[in-house]
Amino acid sequence: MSTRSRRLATFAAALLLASPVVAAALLLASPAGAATIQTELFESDGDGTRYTLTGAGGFGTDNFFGLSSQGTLPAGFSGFEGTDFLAGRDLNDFSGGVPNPRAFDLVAVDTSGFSSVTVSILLAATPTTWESADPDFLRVWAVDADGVLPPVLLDAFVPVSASNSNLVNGSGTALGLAFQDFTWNAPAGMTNLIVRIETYSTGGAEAVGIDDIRIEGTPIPEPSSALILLSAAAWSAGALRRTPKQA
Ligand SMILES: [Ca+2]
Ligand SMILES: [Ca+2]
Ligand SMILES: [Ca+2]
Repeated sequence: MSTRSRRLATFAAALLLASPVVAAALLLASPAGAATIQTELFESDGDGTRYTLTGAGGFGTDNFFGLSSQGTLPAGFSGFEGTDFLAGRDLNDFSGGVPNPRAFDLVAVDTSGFSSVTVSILLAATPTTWESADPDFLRVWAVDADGVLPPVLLDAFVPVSASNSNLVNGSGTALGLAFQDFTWNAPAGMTNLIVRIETYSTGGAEAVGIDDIRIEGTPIPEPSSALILLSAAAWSAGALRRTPKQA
């Protein structure tokens, strides 16, 4: 084989080695689609494991805070995920000094490996039965599990009149019996994230439904992996330049 042929063969071999490495590095560096970080479907009791309920339980079957299968709800809720969801009805009638408002805390989620993190939740409520004076509400919070950043109110669903109102959020969307999907951006820098929902109600016609909580984000390539691959690509490129001189 001539010197020129050997150089060409070495060049081709180096290209074969380098191409997958460079391709892999480019793949890691390019933006990926949104990935699911955490979900809660409420298809089984997760109180104390997957989430924490404050003020769970009930008085009779129609004053309760827990899975919908554990109490009685006004008829007509539709569009929830699976067969069960978190529900609250007439929350001020529990005995024993149970604190109000009732609260749901999803387990803290590490979102440090993701950018553009969002929180999505299916929500529903009985319509036209709420009073601003009580005050009835459902609030969605982002809470820093590390306790460094202050809690951020993502949205508040409140009655817009003193009586006979829907629960309406900051964008003017009213809750109804059909579950609707809401999405909020997680606060920047809150990488140990607790999704908290607080709700309060005073009458048997006032009930809320919560289901299918999703925390999603865009995966950030791990610096170590990306650096290793880029270093390998740089080494390969250097080998390409050096090889002809050695022949
Ligand atoms: Ca469900
Ligand atoms: Ca009320
Ligand atoms: Ca009541």
